[in-house]
Amino acid sequence: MLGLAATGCASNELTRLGMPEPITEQAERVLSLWQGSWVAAFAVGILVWGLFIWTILFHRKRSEQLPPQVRYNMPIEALYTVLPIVIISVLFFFTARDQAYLLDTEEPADIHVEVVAFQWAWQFNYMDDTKENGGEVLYSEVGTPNPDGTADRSTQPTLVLPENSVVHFDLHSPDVIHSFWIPAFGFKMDVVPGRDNAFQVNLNEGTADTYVGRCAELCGVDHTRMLFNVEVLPEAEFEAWAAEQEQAAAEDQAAEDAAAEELGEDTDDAEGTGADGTGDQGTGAEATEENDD
Ligand SMILES: [Cu+2]
Repeated sequence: MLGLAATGCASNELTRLGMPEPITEQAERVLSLWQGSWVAAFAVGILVWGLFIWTILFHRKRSEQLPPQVRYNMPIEALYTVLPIVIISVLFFFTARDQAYLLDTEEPADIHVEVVAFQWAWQFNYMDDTKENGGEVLYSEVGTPNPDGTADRSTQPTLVLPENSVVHFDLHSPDVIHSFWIPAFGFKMDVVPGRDNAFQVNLNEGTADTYVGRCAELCGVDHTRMLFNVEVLPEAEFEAWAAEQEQAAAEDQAAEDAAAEELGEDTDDAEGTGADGTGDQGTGAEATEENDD
């Protein structure tokens, strides 16, 4: 009762049993698997507690005589074996069914994001329509690790997504194993070097809001810095944001090309300027240096 009163929780917070509010169709599935597992656990628990209480209340020691024993009683022994197998089979069925659903990437996606997890931040590359890896990067959102390791949301990278859409994630890591976790997705997947892990989500309508994202695999000394923001925007707002990003990326590219052309004319300059790695590469280099330290 105290728990109920203290949380003062709205609507379904209690029935979610600690899971965050789901924002994707997949997260809803995870939530119902979670709830179903608890129903099964409670059913077993209530039966076992009930037997305990019944035994304690009604079968107290009354005399020195041994009560009737049920060891080697075949029907009861068979029940002890069959019942757990039935329970496990039912749990296994739903788990296998939902796992297949969660890992399904067949549906054509609206947005393709390549997630690069590195020690100790994130890079989100928005890819063109090609589903396979190797599609062209349209624009990127690059994070820099917080210098003092504190959780300062303003310096963390932001993954921007449109609501009411199918989003495909390709997960890559250049260094060690990380884990891409957005709690509101009810799901996380390891980011493994040399492996193409992928999953996709169907973001629900009316989910425009900000959420948190984390690395869920202890990946090194500054693992705690690997936080990111997730911003789900209404579709129109996302389109505007995406167009802006693409424009900015095109301008950057044009400026880079112009600089390269200038350098091409004067080889002496080329060496001088090439040394200070700027932009994305700069960040990557920093991360590697820290790693070496
Ligand atoms: Cu990590």
